Amino acid sequence: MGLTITEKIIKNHLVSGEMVKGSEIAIKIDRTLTQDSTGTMAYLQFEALGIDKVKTKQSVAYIDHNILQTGPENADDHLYIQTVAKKHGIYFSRPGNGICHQVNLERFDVPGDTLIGSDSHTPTAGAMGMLAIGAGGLDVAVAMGGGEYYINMPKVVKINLTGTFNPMVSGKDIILAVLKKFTVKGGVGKVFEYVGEGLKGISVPERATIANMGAELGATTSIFPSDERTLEYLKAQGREKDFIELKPDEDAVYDEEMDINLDELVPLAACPHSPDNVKSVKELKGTKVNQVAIGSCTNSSYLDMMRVANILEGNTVAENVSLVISPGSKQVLNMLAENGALAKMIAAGARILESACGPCIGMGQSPATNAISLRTFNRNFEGRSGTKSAQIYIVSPETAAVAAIKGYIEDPRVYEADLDIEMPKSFSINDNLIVPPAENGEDVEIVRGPNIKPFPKAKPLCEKVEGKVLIKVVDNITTDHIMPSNAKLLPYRSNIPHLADYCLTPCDAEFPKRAKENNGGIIVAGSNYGQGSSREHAALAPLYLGVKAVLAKSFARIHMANLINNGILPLVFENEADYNNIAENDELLIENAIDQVKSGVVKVKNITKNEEYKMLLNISELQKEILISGGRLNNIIKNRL
Ligand code: MIC
Ligand code: SF4
Repeated sequence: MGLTITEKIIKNHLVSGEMVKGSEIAIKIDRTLTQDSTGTMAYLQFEALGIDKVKTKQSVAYIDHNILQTGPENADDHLYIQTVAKKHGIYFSRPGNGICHQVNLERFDVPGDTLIGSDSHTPTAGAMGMLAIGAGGLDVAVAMGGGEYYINMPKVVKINLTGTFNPMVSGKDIILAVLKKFTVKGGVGKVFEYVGEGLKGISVPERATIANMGAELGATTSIFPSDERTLEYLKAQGREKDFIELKPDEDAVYDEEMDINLDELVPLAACPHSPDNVKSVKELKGTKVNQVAIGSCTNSSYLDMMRVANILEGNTVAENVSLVISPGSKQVLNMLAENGALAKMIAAGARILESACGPCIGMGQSPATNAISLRTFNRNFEGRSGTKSAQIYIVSPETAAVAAIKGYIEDPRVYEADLDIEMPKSFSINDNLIVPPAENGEDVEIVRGPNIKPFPKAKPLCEKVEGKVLIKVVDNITTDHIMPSNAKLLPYRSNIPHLADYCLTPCDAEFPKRAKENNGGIIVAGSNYGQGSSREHAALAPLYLGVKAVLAKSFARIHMANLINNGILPLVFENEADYNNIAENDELLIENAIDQVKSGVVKVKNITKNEEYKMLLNISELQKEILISGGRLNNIIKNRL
């Protein structure tokens, strides 16, 4: 039986386990990336492992999220990351060099290799034919130390592309079509593999938009073949030597399939407040817009920016619109400056931002109260922009740029602009903002600012786990709910005691107080709990507040791994109807917890209601051991002794 691209890479990297769908496998990780908002914690954890030098082929630390320096905290953390990277063999991408996923694509991604990153959009590298997976900081720390990475052997979904794009239709519209069909939880346990004739017309940066937003499906990752377009891109980046051809076998077997005919694809938009709430742009025509934001790791490539510049050329941004543009990398921004495209944007009235995440993570540019904001980003969760009442629509750069000029949503296909942009034969290459690690790390002193506080560590599992239901939440709770992130909170990513006071506050402002008053307790949740980012802080803050277990209908992949790594029990209702019977403040009790965890079935007594719920713990033997030891770090240390 033939293999898919996914299976070929896994086969080449398999350390343990069998390639049986759904069962746990361990894979060797070639490369890692971190960014600054998760990186500080990841490097503190790496230091706790006591390893001198990273054991990967290459690890890169980026500064791209925490770039507003409204106090010393962010700059202090940057300095910590810079020095810890230099000491331990990690390349350091300085602030100003760009968004991690865009820069990694340009300068570091290699077809056929594996990558994990402490950011949920690490799968962007799937555009290069890599198996690239988002993970919690501790998993990345362990991979840097040479440890394997554990996933469940994924199912593989074939997305078959035929035809060619019509003008003003692009990669974003493909992934929005996939999201419309599969929804934000439809990708769990799956890899989305893009194949077909249609790929010939889709360049690597356009593929990156699609692979990037596969994260919103809850997927393990997304991947493209490494083909003539990959070679073209690598050549233009001066990295031809990194090319290998990679495609599925003719007789590869897929678990599910979806066909997309690009000839028929139309501009799409994800409406508030979920990336799968997809409608055609035509249906939204006439909606007045207050802000347009173009950039993020999803749509900030040279090609995206050139299209935007050409649409804006000779026009003025509508009076009712604030247009902000953040090119994805120094390379992109430099090229726009050199060829005059930047001048077109500035002349039209765009506000040019630093090459970084910026408004995508609420680092500035929060829209006005009740504003409508069109963004080329990937997530439109309520409140993520920093303005709870804002309505965020996720669209392509073409749709965004046309709306910026018109002042309202318009089908971009009615607009004429020269979009016939050639991929450059060679990009402007200058890696002067990438600092290589020291030859001899021993001499490097690590600088630690006063904002870096010790991170909470879980305790070994007790026989009796008991506590009150501290909060009961609905389906699709995001990590933005669990551990909100914005310009005010992001500077405290290395200070869990401070962050904990905001844990789950978008759902209930009293949660942290209640958790503290009760010495911790238990969270009850609906399905897809913890969707969205990879931030481990969504497990660390509850751990700090004494949360011992989360009872949910289902979990998002990365968040579940983060809970296990931090010794919090992620229990799944066998009978979803039991969710309805539990109320806030009910007293819950798990007896013989260690044996029950080992068995994979955990009975939870509701003392208040005199009921019992059967909860499932469908996890590997290693994960059970991790829970019993009180988290992954404790488990590693225990096994070394
Ligand atoms: C995001 O897009 O939500 C982030 C900010 O990039 C996160 C990482 C973080 O919370 O630091 C992610 O996607 O993992
Ligand atoms: Fe940065 Fe936004 Fe991409 Fe997250 S989704 S890495 S915040 S640009």
